[in-house]
Amino acid sequence: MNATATTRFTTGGIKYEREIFISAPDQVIVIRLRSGKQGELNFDATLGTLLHHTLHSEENALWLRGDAPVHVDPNYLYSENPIVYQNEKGEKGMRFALKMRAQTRGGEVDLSDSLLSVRGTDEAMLILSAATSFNGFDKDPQTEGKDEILWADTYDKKASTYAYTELKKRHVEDYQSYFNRVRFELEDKTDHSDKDIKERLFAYRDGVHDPALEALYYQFGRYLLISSSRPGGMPANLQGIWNHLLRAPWSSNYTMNINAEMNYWPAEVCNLSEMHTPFLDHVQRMSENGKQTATHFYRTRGWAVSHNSDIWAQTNPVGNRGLGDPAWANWYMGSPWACQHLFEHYRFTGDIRFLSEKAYPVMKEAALFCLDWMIEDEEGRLITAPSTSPENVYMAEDGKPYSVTIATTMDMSLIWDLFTNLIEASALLDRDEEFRTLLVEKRERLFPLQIGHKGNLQEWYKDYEDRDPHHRHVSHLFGLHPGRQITPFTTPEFTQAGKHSLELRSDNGTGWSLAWKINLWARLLDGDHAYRLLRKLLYVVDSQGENYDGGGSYANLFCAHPPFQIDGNFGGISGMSEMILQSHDQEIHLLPALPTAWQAGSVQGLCARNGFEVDIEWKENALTRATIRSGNGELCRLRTSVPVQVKGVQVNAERTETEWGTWYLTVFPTKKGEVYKISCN
Ligand code: FUC
Repeated sequence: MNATATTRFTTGGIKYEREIFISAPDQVIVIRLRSGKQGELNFDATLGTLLHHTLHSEENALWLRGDAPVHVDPNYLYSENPIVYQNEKGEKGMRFALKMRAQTRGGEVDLSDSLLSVRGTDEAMLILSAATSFNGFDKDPQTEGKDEILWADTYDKKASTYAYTELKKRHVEDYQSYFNRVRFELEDKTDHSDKDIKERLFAYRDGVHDPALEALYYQFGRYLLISSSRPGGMPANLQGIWNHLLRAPWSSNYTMNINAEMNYWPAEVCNLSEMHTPFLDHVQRMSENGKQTATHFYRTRGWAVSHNSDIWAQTNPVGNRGLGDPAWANWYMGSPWACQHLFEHYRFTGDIRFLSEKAYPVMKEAALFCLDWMIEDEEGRLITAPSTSPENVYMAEDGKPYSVTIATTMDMSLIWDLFTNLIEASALLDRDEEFRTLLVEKRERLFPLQIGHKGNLQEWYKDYEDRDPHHRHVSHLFGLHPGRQITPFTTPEFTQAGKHSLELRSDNGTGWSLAWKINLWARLLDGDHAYRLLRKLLYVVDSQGENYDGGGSYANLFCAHPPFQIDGNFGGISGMSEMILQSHDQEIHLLPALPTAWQAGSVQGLCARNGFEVDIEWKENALTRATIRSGNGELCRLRTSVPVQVKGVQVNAERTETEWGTWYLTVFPTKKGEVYKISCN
């Protein structure tokens, strides 16, 4: 994979080729066009956008410049005037500039104010550079903005010092430095090379076995994250960076009750830790704005973020100007969820400085919000009130539907997660002992998990029925995934209850909902069930409309909620990783949920918590070999379904019979930088 798109065609007996890439190191789009015959490359190029803009030429380049709207109403709102370029106060939105320049081998380049024309050559390179006046979440992009023209020009001038081959080399080297860290191969005895992806997807939908397509989907997801989430930039939004609409679905926002977090589930395990950092930085920004939200809306210490955030790090409650349904509008538990990402980044990398300087203070402030927000119920247990379970509705004693209650399972699990992470963090940093003791005491008093009359993990404070038993959100299962409060080895009863809940929710769902369920079934160590949902996620849908029951994929492999949301792509490959490798429970679990359909295969370069990098090989559905590279010299606790040996190391092994099958735990110390070869008897 080199993140380059090439198109070849023949017309009038002449062969043409177009090659395009977008370079992160040089911040330009590069297009090379070639004709098989000298003098036969002739074309006109222009620039366009749906936004208000003007075109003009200057020196040797065509420029597009404009202002983004200052306000756009969400697509789900009816509005007379949804797109506002200048408000009553005369304020305008962000400025942008795009420059296009051609370099040719001979021939002529002509420029008018709207067209760049190339005539009579056989090779041309177009360089496009762009910039906006965005200058950070706390600056007005009009009055305090960056000089977008200068930036676009600077990128272009720098790129112009390189020939096409050099630009491409710099792009490919940069891209592959991330992409090539992981290999993911599933044995596939069929040769699919005569079919394109679309044909394969339709065949897959008809039930054809195509593990190579699944492996491709995995790597495609990694490509999407590398391409949409670069250090120093904004996190991938609801459409990643691939939105073509002025009123994008849900405003291309960061929806904090699942979607924004799901985008980052695969980042660490897929060996793309750097790509996690834009989100971690965003958490930092939200923690700044979120202090105002906590103070003024909730009268608490700490910081809070509600249902939605955006490029301005919005944290305040949303709600369609007072008309929003509390089922989604009255959720304010984004800060504990966002903070999970800070601690997970530490757990994978072991970066203690990050934990100390960046993560801990933000996590602590989120905990202060939770501590102040909770009250006691009649039995002295700590509860949240009011409380919702994102977007779900229950049927109360009076037979009517409600969404607001107290102490939903998700609220309590999010708080459990944050407190547990903070307790660990403060011990690791040897800091804040008193506060740690307080958190331990408060965690004990949290309203506990409950098992309902159907054997399900209860979603609500009381054992209510859901209005829609198949609701797409599975918020009450947060403790099973992405949390670690519920695991088969530590809390088997709640794990069983979680499984019942998942069965009751059914195997249907929107794109991201299917993706979440893949992760959950993997955590339940049921590879075949996870795989069944993966097949659904790859089920190619034709519809462009909204659909709350059946998501899948489009023919270009983008996830279909529908409409397009990228969260399902990222959640999907997180789930595939969870099927192959888990490490949330202080163990490196190899092949915890390997489906029968993946008979043989191998992965290389996946990351496990505590700084480990893992290669795994399997045949006939069983582990054959593995390699563990220890980045931080931590103790290795290896969970496998077969007994293993570690070359040259004395190990401590233990066999456990569980209701989830027979598992072996092999424990051995490691040294920083050492590689350990694992073999099976
Ligand atoms: C939540 C979900 C919707 C959609 C939106 C972006 O509100 O319930 O299904 O994904 O976010």
